[in-house]
Amino acid sequence: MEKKDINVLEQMQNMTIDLNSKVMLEKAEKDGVETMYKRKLGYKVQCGFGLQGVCCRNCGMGPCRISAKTPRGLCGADEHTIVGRNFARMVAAGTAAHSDHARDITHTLALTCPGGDYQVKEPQKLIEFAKFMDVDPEGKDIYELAHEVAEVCLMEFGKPFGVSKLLKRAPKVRQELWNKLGIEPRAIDREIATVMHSTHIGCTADLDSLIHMSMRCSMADGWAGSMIGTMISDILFGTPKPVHTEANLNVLAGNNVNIILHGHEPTLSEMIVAASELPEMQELAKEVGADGITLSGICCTGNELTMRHGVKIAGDFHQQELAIITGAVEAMIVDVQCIFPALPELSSHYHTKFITTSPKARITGATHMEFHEDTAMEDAKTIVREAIMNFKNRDASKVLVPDLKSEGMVGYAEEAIVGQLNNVVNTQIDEMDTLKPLVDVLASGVIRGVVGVVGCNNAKTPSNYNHLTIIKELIKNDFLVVTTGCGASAACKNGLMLKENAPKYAGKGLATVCELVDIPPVIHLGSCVDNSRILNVCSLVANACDMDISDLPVAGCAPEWMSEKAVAIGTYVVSSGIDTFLGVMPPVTGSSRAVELLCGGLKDQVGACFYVNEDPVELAKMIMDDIESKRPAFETLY
Ligand code: CUV
Ligand code: SF4
Repeated sequence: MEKKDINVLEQMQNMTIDLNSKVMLEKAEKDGVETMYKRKLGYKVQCGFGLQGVCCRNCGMGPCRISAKTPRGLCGADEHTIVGRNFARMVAAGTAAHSDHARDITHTLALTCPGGDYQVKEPQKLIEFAKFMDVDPEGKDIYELAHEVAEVCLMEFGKPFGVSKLLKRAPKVRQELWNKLGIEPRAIDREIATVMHSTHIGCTADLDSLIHMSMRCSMADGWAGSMIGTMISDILFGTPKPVHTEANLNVLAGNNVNIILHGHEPTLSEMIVAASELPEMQELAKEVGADGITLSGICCTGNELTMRHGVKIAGDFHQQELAIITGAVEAMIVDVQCIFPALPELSSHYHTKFITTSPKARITGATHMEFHEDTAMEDAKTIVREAIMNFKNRDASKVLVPDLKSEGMVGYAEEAIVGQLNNVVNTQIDEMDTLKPLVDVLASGVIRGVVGVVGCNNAKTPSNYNHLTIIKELIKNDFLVVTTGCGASAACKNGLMLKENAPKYAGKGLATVCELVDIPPVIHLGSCVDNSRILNVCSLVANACDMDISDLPVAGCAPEWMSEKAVAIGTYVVSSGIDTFLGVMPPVTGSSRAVELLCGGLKDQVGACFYVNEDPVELAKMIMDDIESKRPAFETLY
């Protein structure tokens, strides 16, 4: 290699701390294929207007960009208006993504029938949820009930009157506060539409109002869309229980047909799991010369599958291209969200079939095999067969699977977290006495607090670096970490979800608790929609202690966030009273007032706000100081 190439490779390798990824980047260079890491090198400087959020394209007179020379857009919008509108639109897009996912899951519940492709796996949970949603289960067949609940949930998307039914899970004081502030979300679609309308040229120009409607919209994600998505996924596919898994690209090793599932909705991936387990598919795999079939996941589909089936985690958001570059992947099957449009072209350099399945996410160059819930199993079988038949095209000379993987325990739903602390898995969780052990370890200070470290990878920081630095700092200091999304993948890839590793990484208090109750120091809580599980657990604990969520020694953290969904999540977490710490600055710095409000002013309204620091060690310290400052009051109250 020439000197120049070595520099390029080194520069790319410095953009990730994952050792497997570094190996794959070297292979990418050898194979002459491009990845995000290479493209990032082409972006020496990113657009300063965009970074600060002061570019407006909301009408055809624009784009307008705020600078010293042009302090207003053509319509007169100033930097506060433009930043506020852009922020609100990010929240609306994120809310739309999560909620539309939930809508599909809910439609699937409406399709359930005895002996059908989709069935009710958790009848008890359905009955409890039905009651909660004011549907009387009395004398109803379970499928009749399922269909009725599906319809009531679908109404949450477009009902003409009233606010989200799920808000009543929150502590009373919190509900009253939301009511007083006017941020109780009405129908989910309506909140999204309201933001899109109000950010159209010539509507809302007031920053406070824009942030206010962003909060209400985000609440339609956390306390409606995502919460419905999680609840119905459990009802359809089972409440996750602790299960063993493996993570990182080495899960692709061996002579198996490798099928990677990437995207988000368990309706597709669950069916692929079921199809690939069929004897006919296993036999077909043998016929083509493979030893079997290995399913693995990337992004949140990976999280959904690993926590319900122990399906292996191939990698996180930043490894989607690297997985294909191993040359060992027969098919990558995707549905929606976080899928690089780069993948079809990249796949064409290998034998990998890149298969899109959703009309919501078609990508030029992909093999499109549309998946329909009403012909789910047939569709899944066709797709799996396609993958198996591609095994013969694998070119051994192009295969390089890197050496590393880690093991871990995943799949801690609310029931498992609370139940395990009570030493009974899967107990009913709505009684105070089952919550007592959790509250006790918090109140006594053996565990200082609980931090949700969640979200994506972002090319603005070396992949996984912020996640791991922050998680390690926190557990070393006796803060329990719960995690979802690509943060969960990062933790699992690095052995932090192994119970045996608690003494190595956790402080004394946390390590003792881990040993006593048999949990890892970092708890896998699921996918991004499963952040609603965090809201749930916080509500349960707050209710048990007769407190507000903002009184609890808890915090949220998104160290490497990148998606609009993450902006919606952060905003609903703050609106729920949980301080949220970001490792990447959102595009709001062009408005001093937006920064003041988001990173301070909101505290007076909802009892929480955002904090940003791009140094992960400092961010971890900020989180711990914040929680410690809440402890004295928490201890007295309790
Ligand atoms: Ni939905 S949103 S990169 S997969 S966590 Fe992973 Fe999570 Fe962010 Fe996307
Ligand atoms: Fe410019 Fe106003 Fe149009 Fe935005 S809405 S592009 S600021 S004229």
